[in-house]
Amino acid sequence: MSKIMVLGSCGQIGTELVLALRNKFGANMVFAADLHQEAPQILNNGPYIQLDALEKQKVRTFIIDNKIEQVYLLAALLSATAEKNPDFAWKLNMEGLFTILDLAKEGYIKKVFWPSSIAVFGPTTPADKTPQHTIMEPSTVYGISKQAGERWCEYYHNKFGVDVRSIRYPGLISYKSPPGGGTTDYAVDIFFKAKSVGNFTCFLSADTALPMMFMDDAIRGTIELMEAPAENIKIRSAYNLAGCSFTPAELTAEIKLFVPNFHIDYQPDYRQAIADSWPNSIDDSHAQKDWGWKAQYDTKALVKVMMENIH
Ligand code: NAD
Ligand code: AKB
Repeated sequence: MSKIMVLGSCGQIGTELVLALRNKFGANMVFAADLHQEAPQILNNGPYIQLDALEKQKVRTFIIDNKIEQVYLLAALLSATAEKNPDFAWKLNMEGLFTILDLAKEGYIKKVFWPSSIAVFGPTTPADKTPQHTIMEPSTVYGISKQAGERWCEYYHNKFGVDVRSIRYPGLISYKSPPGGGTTDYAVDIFFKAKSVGNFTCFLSADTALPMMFMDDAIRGTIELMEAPAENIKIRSAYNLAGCSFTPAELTAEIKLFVPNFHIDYQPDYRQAIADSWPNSIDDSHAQKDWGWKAQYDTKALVKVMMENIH
């Protein structure tokens, strides 16, 4: 049984991924690691270490000394935050990845998960049912870092046999942990505002369709991908994964079924241009064929579970 580390464990995905991995493999087998001095209370059921993904030597020493054989590398700047600090975004999103890929190349780590994003696509990509293999000319620093990361993952697999696996996550939606500076974050905030104040100002326009996914699907898909036999993993850059797809106006119509007086207005900002460069929806037939992926939450099911669990 391998020891696992989730680096970037205190964010939107990490919090839920650590809990799911601990549930499956045992709390003491899963090390949570993040910049934060202390773990949030929810992660107190297992080991936590304060670790900066950019401190290469410390990361190496910790992984080697503790015989950690699987790493989920989640530390990154997301799309909106990255546009405000492109130099640092490039540094964080790339350097952390090389540290982990090199440990895998040297044989210390046996399996790596590194998340990509729908941000790898750009304005010249076919926007509807975006295929796995297509034009990729990302126009954000975040998208450029994810596309470069995908190329490096595939390179390390082909040249050095590194077992690295990845998913191009769409916008992830959860009621348990807040999002960390992305363009799809409106689709989380909207639920909390609908419940608390009954109105919401959206930073994207009413008709901006984006691919989205409920967090439970994302966590299940991630663990299924990591548990799949290596020979089934035909794509070592990153798999397209679809959950559902909606515009702010469509999401509002679904929320109104629960909060009839809910009111939305629209004040698009710099994030509109980012959203406009991304797909409307995703074709995930390769993930379905290679390792049996299937989403469980469509828009209706996602809205229901969010509305029922936010108080
Ligand atoms: P997040 O911003 O919520 O969490 C990132 C975590 O990394 C934070 O807890 C932060 O403290 C930590 N971190 C930042 N710099 C660090 C450093 N130097 N060392 C250690 N920890 C550091 O992000 P998230 O939404 O959980 O995303 C995780 C990964 O998934 C990222 O690579 C992101 O690009 C990718 N992704 C997320 C989504 C989404 O919708 N959430 C979609 C596509 C891809
Ligand atoms: C973001 O909006 O930056 C993320 C993503 C889709 O990568 N949620």
